Amino acid sequence: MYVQDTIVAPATAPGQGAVAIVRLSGVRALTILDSLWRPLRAGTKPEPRRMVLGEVIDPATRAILDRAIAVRMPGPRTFTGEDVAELHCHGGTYLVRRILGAAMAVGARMAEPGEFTRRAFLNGRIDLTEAEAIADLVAARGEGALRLALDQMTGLLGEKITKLRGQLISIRAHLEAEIDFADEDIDLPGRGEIASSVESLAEDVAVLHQSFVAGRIAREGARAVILGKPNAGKSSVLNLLLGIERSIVTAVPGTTRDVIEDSIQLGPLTLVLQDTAGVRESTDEVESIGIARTFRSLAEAELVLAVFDASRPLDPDDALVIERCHGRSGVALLNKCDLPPVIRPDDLRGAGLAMPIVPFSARRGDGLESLRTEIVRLAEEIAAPGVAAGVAISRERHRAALGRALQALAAARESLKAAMPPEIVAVDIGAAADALGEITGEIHSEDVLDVIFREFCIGK
Ligand SMILES: Nc1nc2c(ncn2[C@@H]2O[C@H](COP(=O)(O)OP(=O)(O)OP(=O)(O)O)[C@@H](O)[C@H]2O)c(=O)[nH]1
Ligand SMILES: [Mg+2]
Repeated sequence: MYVQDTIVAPATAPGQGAVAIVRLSGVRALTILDSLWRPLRAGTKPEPRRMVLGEVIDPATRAILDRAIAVRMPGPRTFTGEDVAELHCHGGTYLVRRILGAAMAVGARMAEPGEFTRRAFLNGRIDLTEAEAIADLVAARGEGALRLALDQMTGLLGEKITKLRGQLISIRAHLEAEIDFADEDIDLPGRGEIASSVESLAEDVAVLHQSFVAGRIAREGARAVILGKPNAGKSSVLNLLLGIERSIVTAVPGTTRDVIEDSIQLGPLTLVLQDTAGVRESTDEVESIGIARTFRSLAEAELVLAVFDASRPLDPDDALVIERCHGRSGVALLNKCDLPPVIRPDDLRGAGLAMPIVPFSARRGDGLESLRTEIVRLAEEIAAPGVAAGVAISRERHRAALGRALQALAAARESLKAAMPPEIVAVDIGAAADALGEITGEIHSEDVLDVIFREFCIGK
């Protein structure tokens, strides 16, 4: 059976390195270690959780494969909750493969992606939010992502969800008591009291639901799309922000045809910049496809960096850009301000642009600091609901489950208002509790686990 297997995998990244760690977990982990490795000082019985130097031996030929440190960690107080053994060997690609082969020859099975963490979850060592946080921690590219993953890994999100779920379960218990003891004279919380608890719980769930944008920005970065008519200087702005010549810049309008993406760090903020094809009415097939892509990026971005050419009069293409900026969060750059000005900020405002405007020169670098400051301010503004929640959700899976919980709570509120029988209300409260349980994994299916752990690498 699945959990009875002993699994093995390298815990370190593939490739050459000073040290590689081969990890075993399962009922036979320690026995398999004993047939693969022996301490240098023969006859000593290595103590648990002590690093002991010894030799790795090929169980088939008894040939020495490496000199390596072994650590024995008997369960259940291990990462996976099972017996775990680690071999810290030399970090050679062939050597590691050879040791893995030797372990498999004596009964271990190669681990699936994320299987160590999956076992940790199945054995109750961590909840699902903590498991996800481990993947996020490894993938973190900046301080924001790191902090978020750490908060989640130390159980901040899991505890919050568990607490909310506990409150829902207790409300349901009261409602069920109302059903069971309808004829008896016992003291139960009144409908008014239950309604106000549901009200305040729904509010807490809503705040957590809104923290998604903040969480996603911390985890994946804020996406900023650079928008403007052809030749406004979008690619120049991208290159200036990145500090490298990433995008092609020419005097020919319509140079950029595809979305060019790269990211920078602004303090703790990871900013994912997207340079796009200039927006204009076009009959050219390739350019039109490029412009369609621009609009797709725009739809997914949190921020818009709208670029205008200050050295030319506003035209219908600029009007198209201004129209697309409507209701969006972002900054307008009045670019090429090193040239004699033809338009000024007031002209943009007069044309209906509501964003803050920064006079800019991608050529000279004027306005760069103001732009950076403005972007950070805007990203903080967007992330504010997450800060209010104290902890942010970062995954679509969490957002969807909280959305289902909110729906169920809305239904419960309606039923309470309409003085429906307690069993009807109890069903909705139960559904909300279940939705929260899916986030931490108290309620889970194998399919959900497969999706979550598929993104892990082998050995984690
Ligand atoms: N004087 C001046 N020229 C600039 C500035 N920014 C860009 N340019 C010039 O404007 C032209 C167009 O620049 P790009 O960055 O390619 O413009 P774009 O908006 O990406 O253009 P498309 O990709 O065609 O949509 C190039 O000749 C740049 O050198 C600036 O701040 N000042
Ligand atoms: Mg361009």
